[in-house]
Amino acid sequence: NEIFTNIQMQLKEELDEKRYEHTIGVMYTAASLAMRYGVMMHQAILAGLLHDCAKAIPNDEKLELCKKYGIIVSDVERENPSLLHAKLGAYIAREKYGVMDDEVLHAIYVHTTGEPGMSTLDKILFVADYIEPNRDSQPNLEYVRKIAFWDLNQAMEGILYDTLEYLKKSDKQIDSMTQKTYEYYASTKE
Ligand code: DGI
Ligand code: FE
Ligand code: FE
Ligand code: FE
Repeated sequence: NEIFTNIQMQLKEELDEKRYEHTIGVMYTAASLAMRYGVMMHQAILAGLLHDCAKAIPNDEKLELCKKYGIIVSDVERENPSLLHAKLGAYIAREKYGVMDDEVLHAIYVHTTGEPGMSTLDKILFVADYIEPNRDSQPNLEYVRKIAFWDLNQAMEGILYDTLEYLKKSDKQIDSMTQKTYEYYASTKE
């Protein structure tokens, strides 16, 4: 599809090589999960491709752009502006890359902290971001990779557990949304 090819070419300009490789890895992994869970392939591919499109923007510029675009910034986000690449990414995906699919934009919007009650597409992107082939060294990665194709909610719980452990260990501020999302997926047994 030539739309996807054009986006890939633009992203190659914008992202450093490692981030670009990660992006392609997330795209294919999201596509595989879409096959498993009956989500539209083109939504998973678009979300995977564009999820980190705001990642290369310097943090001070991220804050300026949020102000300019009317994105409300919480205290935790102000002190940890890299969190904002998700919300800003959704905005840029729409304004710069012309994505009009609100389900895709929402998946990008929540891909870093998650949120309670995510859609299947949201969860596919969140999980693909963590398990794509270029990732390594996260604890429980092999477990999450295996369980992702069996039970998406259990994969969410595993990822969020590891993320919270990592944040506590490295003395990083926890966004209340990350905590709420963990609690939601640790208790949901659908
Ligand atoms: O952009 P990626 O690195 O591909 O992945 P991502 O958007 O899921 O971001 C992962 C990073 O975000 C990881 O280093 C942990 C961090 N993060 C997730 N939740 C929180 C958080 N950082 C802080 N300070 N607080 C959070 O609640
Ligand atoms: Fe990201
Ligand atoms: Fe993520
Ligand atoms: Fe990512």
